[in-house]
Amino acid sequence: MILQPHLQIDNRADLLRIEMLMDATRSKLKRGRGVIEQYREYLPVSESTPIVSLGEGDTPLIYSSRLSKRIGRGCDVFVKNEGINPTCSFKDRGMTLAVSKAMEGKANAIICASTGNTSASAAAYASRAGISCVVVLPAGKIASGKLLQAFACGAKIVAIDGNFDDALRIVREIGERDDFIVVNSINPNRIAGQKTAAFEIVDVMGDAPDFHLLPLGNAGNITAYWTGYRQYQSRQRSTKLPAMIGFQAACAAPIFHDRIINKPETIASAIRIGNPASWKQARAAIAESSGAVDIIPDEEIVAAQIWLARHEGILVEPASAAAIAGFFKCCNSQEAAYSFKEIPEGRRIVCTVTGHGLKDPDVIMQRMGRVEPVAATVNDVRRAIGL
Ligand code: AN7
Repeated sequence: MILQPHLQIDNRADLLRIEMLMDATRSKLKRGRGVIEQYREYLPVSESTPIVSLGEGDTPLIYSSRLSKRIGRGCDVFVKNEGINPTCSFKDRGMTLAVSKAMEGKANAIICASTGNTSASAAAYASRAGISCVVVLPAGKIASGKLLQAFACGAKIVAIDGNFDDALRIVREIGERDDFIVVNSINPNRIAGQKTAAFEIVDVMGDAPDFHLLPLGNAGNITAYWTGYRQYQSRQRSTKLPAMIGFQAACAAPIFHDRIINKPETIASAIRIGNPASWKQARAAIAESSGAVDIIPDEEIVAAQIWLARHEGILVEPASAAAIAGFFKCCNSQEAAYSFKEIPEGRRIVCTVTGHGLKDPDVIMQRMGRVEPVAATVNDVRRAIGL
């Protein structure tokens, strides 16, 4: 900041004003430098922690007039778009911390099981840190964009004949015995980094929302948000806590049914999980916040994905669309685990969409008809438009 030469600092008010200006400048400088720089005081880092960041976080909180209209009663609905992160999913928030702490501990390799996004994020942060990365994935069940990210960033990819739950079991065991740091959400640094999404929401809205809707897979994210909201409230950064409402795919819904699902199935491959690692924590978050868990059939997930792209221009992956489909269910269905029919006036609702739609192009590509070329003349293009 440049101080004006004529500026006289002769009283406390001036000094305070200058301090505020400098604070604002500092906080602007921190923007784009990642969640650890932004929220350092809330995270387990010290001056000597090497920060491995790709500028994650600070993602858009988008007001949706159309979703707000759906619910009515003067309520406001916001979409927290986590697809706008360096590797295009929310996983980057936790990965920056997990990899920074791994570097602090002088690790030279990380490992994870993944339905796709964790592996893409781990691979990117490992290559940024200059360490190696192994990802263990269910064969044939990873969206093509995510696999491409892990491959491009140089991860060692191991596909198994099994599902995510098998992959996590194997990774846990390797992590215990060998020289790898596990960067799944069983690593507490992942959850600590991810809670910064709740901080951002409160910082932008001025207080916590009344309801927070999100997809549930391994249930790390709901655990992280709940931790973040509670921490901010206890530090007087917010006055209330939202009800946490999580959505699982109908045939991959262990938390909803309260039992392990041995063969989970869903088009939303990111949340094809039958035995979530943070099951207990998710249950606690839902109970403590007076929230709910609900299920969404695949057709509704895909319909919500297309609705959000066509009506708001936000293209998300299927797992993320579960939060939007869940919102519709809360608004419309008699069978919803949480109904918004009697919602008090003026409530604020946030839906987190967790990953970018380009990661998983195949689902939409299958629905796309062939685009037949026409001759390169104005008349042919006019005809094609229907003019
Ligand atoms: C887009 O990448 O579990 O409930 O291995 O990729 O915190 O697990 C991904 C999960 C939601 C569920 N949306 O979050 C993995 C993985 C997207 C995801 C979830 C995932 P959690």
